Amino acid sequence: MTQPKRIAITGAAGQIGYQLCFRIASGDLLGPTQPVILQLIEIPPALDMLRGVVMELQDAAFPLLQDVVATTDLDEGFADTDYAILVGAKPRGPGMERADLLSENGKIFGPQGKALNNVASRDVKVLVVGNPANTNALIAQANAPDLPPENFTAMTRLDHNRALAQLAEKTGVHHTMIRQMTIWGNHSSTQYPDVHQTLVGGKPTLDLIGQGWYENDFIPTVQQRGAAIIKARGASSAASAASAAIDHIRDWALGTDGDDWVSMAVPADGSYGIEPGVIYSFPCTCSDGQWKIVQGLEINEFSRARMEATDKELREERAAVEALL
Ligand code: NAX
Repeated sequence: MTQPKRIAITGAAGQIGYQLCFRIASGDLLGPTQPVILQLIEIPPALDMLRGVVMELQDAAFPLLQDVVATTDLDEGFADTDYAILVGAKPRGPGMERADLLSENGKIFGPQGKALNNVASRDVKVLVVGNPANTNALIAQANAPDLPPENFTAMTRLDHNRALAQLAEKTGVHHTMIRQMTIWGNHSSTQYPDVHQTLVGGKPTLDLIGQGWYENDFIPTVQQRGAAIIKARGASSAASAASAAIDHIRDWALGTDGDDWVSMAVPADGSYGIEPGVIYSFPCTCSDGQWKIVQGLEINEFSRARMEATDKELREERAAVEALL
């Protein structure tokens, strides 16, 4: 039998975690022939709820699910794990400043990085979903000096998918016919959804949507889609966020499609003038379990200003958590 892959999820009893568990156990992450073991991590107040999730996983009788671990202990939860999806994070409380939020989350992602460093598979692929995702990923990476730094990533795939959805709706072309979309920078309202290389049904996007709609409707709608969902649903995006996390890891593990690319927040390496030191979303292709930043794209002045603004925000976030790095 194929060796099972171990997938750790933090915040597994939360709304995104709950979705992830069932999608992964049913084979959506690594395909219909790959057995999986779920290693679910929560904090003590949510442990009863997590037990309920485990009971439901048992009752779903998924053929691929070999075992489920439910724990509050990081060393147990991350033991030998091949993938770690870090979802649990501290939400912003009333009156909490961004700097307080960053340092509170630092206290979560520092120890998680250390535990991954000590007990996870040496090839563990880490995806941080919990916000502020890019900087939380940076903190986890800094605390895991023995693991490859490139194995720490953060999620901008939901923003990428949201951008595809907006373009599909505007142009009347199905989203599977849209290629080469890019989200640059931070998973925050400074992110820059760039369509300059994007093809809709093989045609340049700006010719179809026009500069006015791009600037005044599309960019703000993608940037603020999370808030619009909270307003409509009374709760933040959950199923779409879990789905994007699955897209991110599946493509990283199994490869991206042909000449298309995806958006992944990965350690900056100087590409496109974004200096090392932050986890920044780039257009990436993946093969053989490795991501690569797409090189050589032309960047105009409009794009450059927006790429720099989101980089500036990431460097301010970094400065606020410097002590934890
Ligand atoms: P929930 O509040 O439903 O669930 C979070 C869960 O994490 C809770 O069960 C909590 O007990 C657990 N938790 C908290 N601290 C923990 C720790 N130290 N170790 C383990 N578990 C811990 O939130 P949910 O809607 O699932 O969202 C989770 C995170 O995803 C939030 O930070 C949210 O902002 C972020 N998001 C990120 C997105 C992205 O695109 N990167 C989009 C969706 C989402 O908003």
